[in-house]
Amino acid sequence: MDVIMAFNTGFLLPALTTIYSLFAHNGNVRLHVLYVDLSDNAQTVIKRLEGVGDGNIVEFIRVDGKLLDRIKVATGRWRQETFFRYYITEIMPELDRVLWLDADTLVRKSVAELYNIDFEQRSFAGVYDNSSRPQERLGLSFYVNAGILMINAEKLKKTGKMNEYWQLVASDDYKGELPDQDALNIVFKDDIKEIGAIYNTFPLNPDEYAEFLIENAVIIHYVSKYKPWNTEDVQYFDECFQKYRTAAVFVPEYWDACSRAVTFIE
Ligand SMILES: [Mn+2]
Repeated sequence: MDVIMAFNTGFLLPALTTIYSLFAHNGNVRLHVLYVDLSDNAQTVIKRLEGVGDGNIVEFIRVDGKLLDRIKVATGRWRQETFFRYYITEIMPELDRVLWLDADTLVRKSVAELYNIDFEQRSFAGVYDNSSRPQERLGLSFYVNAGILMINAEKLKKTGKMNEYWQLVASDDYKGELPDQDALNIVFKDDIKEIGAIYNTFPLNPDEYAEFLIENAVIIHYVSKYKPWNTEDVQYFDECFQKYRTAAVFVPEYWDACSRAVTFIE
């Protein structure tokens, strides 16, 4: 399985947790880390996680200046790395199928079923996400969260449709409220396959499905500004979990994986 991530040195601890959790539940993963600012020390530490699970490897790919020049839209609280998933057909043209993983995620099970999904001719597969009101903002009735994304690189190489994506991102009238994700959903309207919420479960404001999700979620995604590793957000999570007690598992579980990852690299 080819998996890609992108993050910088400042995001090392959450990224280690994601990678540790991916490797602990999966074997024969080739993880490609795309970066512009990842220290040698950070790379050394990440490499140690190859010892987790069976046959997992990590390679680092530096993203060069020309590609970065394409990111003209203001990224707000997002880093430029948020756009790196869309370079995949250019940076790694040998790949036909790729799983993108945000570095604010926790993998709980095998991702093989997700990885081998039938794209049904679509260019991407992702989980429906209504949290940014895409209907009101963009007139889109279907909209996916790009944090966990199956990429049909084989199709993208044939159609060359990523060019449309970069044209939109570079255009003056592109607002990009959610910088890379809005463009994905606009350009690839009707070309993204919907997959089950268990592959991109948000632990915020969990609803009556929380029990089901706790049992079945394959990947937890700590979306929005609330992250379990930010101490100032602890109160938010406390309030959230007072209301939906069944979801309380998601934060302790994250810290458990994080501490295992840190213990492993020491
Ligand atoms: Mn994310």
